Amino acid sequence: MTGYGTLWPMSMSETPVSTYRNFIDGQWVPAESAATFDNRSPANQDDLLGRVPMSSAADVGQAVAAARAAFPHWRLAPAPRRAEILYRAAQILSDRKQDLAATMTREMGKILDETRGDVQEAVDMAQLMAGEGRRMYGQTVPSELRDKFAMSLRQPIGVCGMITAWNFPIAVPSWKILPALVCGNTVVFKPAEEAPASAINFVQALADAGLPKGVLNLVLGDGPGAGAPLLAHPDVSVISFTGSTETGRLINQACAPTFKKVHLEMGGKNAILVMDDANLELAVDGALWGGFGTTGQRCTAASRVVVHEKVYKAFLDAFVARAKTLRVGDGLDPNTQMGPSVSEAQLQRVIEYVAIGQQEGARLATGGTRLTTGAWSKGFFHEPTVFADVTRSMRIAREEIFGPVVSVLSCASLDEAIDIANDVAYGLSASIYTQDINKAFVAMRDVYTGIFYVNAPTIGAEVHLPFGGTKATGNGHREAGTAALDVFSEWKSVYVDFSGKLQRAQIDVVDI
Ligand code: UN1
Repeated sequence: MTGYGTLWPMSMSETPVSTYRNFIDGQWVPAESAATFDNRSPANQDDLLGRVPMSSAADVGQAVAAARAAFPHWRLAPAPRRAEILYRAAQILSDRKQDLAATMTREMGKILDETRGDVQEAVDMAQLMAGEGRRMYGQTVPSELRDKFAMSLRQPIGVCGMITAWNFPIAVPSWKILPALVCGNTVVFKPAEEAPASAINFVQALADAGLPKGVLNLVLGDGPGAGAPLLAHPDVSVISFTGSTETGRLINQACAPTFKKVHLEMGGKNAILVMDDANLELAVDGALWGGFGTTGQRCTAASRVVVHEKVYKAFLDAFVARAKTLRVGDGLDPNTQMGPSVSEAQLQRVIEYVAIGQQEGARLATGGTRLTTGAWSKGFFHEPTVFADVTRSMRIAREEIFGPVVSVLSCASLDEAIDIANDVAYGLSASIYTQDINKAFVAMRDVYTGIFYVNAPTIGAEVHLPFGGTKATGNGHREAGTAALDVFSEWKSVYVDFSGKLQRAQIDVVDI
């Protein structure tokens, strides 16, 4: 192994507590400043994984310079050759899945099943985007003039800055970095403060797959220190961001003066609609997984369940009973079903919203308390929490909490359920549980979100369809699927006139 910052393949007990390094121009290098912050497990604050450098504008400047220098060569590498590196990366990530998942669980808390799934999502994306290396379809269309050829092709844009969230520490970076690379761009990657080790592991996998130096660069640190200089840098052409709506708005503003292309993937307040004809057992399973999977820390989390009044009580009783049985603990323990919140700040947000819900008059049906005894005392644990009798105007029904808190609302009809689902600022994901195909299709058409499920929860998107949302969730772009290529490439329309004479479009009419 060449990477100083590499965590793989050391087992956890062997991992030294060291200061992580940035990856710039193919080398693991220290940040200019010696300032660091700790990467500690949210399940056990005594467990120190490493120290994270507070990179600054100088480090970002070097990373952008390396990415810029690598661009002319990488841009001209045939896309199928670029794709071969992604195929190898898919295999490497798959081979290292267990280790990468263990490190991820340790640094951000979600359970091992889910961190393995996170790595798998990056494997899937690497395979999908490697395939794009041999497709990346453009259009070839007939010209209106004789002896003239017309086609469109994708061209890379340049240096892309990727600013990612901690809840999917390898999957979400893969959604951005892999399409950018296959299109021929180079990258500076600024991961979330809470998941630097997973970012290092992901970058190392790509380096080991044979990515040329400078094509992918990693700068660790916080938003103001390492993120802001990326937004302001004149040589960065694209910014792709996953995180909160508040930060996304600031990013969009910061990128406006230099006309960067900005892709934003932000919050959600996703609803599951449960109709009176639904298979209730299935709906309860879905609401549990959608609401408490990843401790509710998914932008796709089912933080609202809108239940038809005829089955409201039956659903609520079963849902609450099941929520009470969820085993909360360290995600490294295979028996754990729900891990901690990622940080004290995130947990405080949960606690704050529990208080808000109570003040607003919602009924706390279960949970509502921080878990502080025994092994829980060292981490950021909270009971799975269900609020019943929530109304749509309450803040707990409108604002993204990003924690294990689910609001249950009642409705009298499909129309009302759809109206409630749409009556929030966000539009990422939604779902309906019904046996009635007509109801399913009406909801599929009328719920205004980027993702919709029938008889499945709001989480669990697959990489080969577009991922993203409407309204305050995004800014019109989508990641994943072939839609991702639209973020990381620009169309060029090419006309080839082989008539040997001047032909004027729209003016010269060809006789037939
Ligand atoms: C996110 O929460 O930012 O659909 C991503 C899902 C996952 C991805 C979630 N495949 O829930």
